[in-house]
Amino acid sequence: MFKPHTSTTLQQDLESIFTSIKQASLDIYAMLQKNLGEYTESTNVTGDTQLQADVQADIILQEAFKNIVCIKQICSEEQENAIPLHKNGLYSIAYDPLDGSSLMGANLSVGSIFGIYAGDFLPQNLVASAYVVYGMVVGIGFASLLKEGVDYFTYNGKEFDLQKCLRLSNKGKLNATGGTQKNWSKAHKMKIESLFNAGYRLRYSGGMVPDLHHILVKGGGLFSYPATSDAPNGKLRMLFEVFPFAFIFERAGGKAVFISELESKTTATPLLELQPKHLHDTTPCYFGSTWEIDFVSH
Ligand code: P6P
Repeated sequence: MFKPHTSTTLQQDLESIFTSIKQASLDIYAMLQKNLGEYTESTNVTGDTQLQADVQADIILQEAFKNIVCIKQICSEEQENAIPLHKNGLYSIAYDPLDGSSLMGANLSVGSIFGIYAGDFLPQNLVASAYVVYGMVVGIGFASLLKEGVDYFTYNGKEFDLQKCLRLSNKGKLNATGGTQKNWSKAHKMKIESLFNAGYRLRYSGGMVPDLHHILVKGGGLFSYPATSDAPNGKLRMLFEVFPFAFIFERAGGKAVFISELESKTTATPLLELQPKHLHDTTPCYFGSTWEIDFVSH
């Protein structure tokens, strides 16, 4: 497995990548405030209709990364193939430039998601992840192998302030339930209902970034996007969405798993142990604090 030479190199490289993400997030936020959620005629490789904002956010991020010599290649959810940058680069960055953009028309928060892989796009190569929430302010969560917890920054009009290091408690109160409910398995439906009967609160906007950030900020809970009869491989993309947030939840002291229910036997596999076959593979996924993940894993 590829390993950067020293933690100093890794720290310096992550600082240059994180600096470019911070600046790009401000450019994307400025673009969003001008954009009214207009759709383009195009669709991305997964078949999603591309919003004008999706395309513009992707262009902003390609510009942000292209001159960083430690980056070997980038891969966007909006592009079919990876884009090579610097042949001696160490890192591959997979990103979703604007996740949840269909929510823009309702003026709900959207986000960007980044996975920074040392070597090829494989979960075991993740050395850092970041997410940006475009809400009342621009907020960025950043996690790396260099330290535990998720550093959460907000932009104050001049610079990004470190607000707090987010960590998950053992158990929470929020339940974010993805997927079309009529297409859930009986087993999944029973587990979700059991949490609600125990007093969990439904917190689900349909935007992965604000929904997962909410659980991190509140210190615990469960986000699930299960296999459903209409989407047996789930909806969320491994490289651009699932692996980066699995890394973040594990660094915050939580867990992130894939659950299979075969012949009424439930088995849970850490998401970061899955092996994608294609750049745009999706997977069912569960993210949360330890108690909730252990609960759904049986
Ligand atoms: P559903 C947004 O389109 C997205 O990719 C994620 O941000 C979000 O978690 C999920 O899809 C919502 O999907 O099927 O629950 O509307």
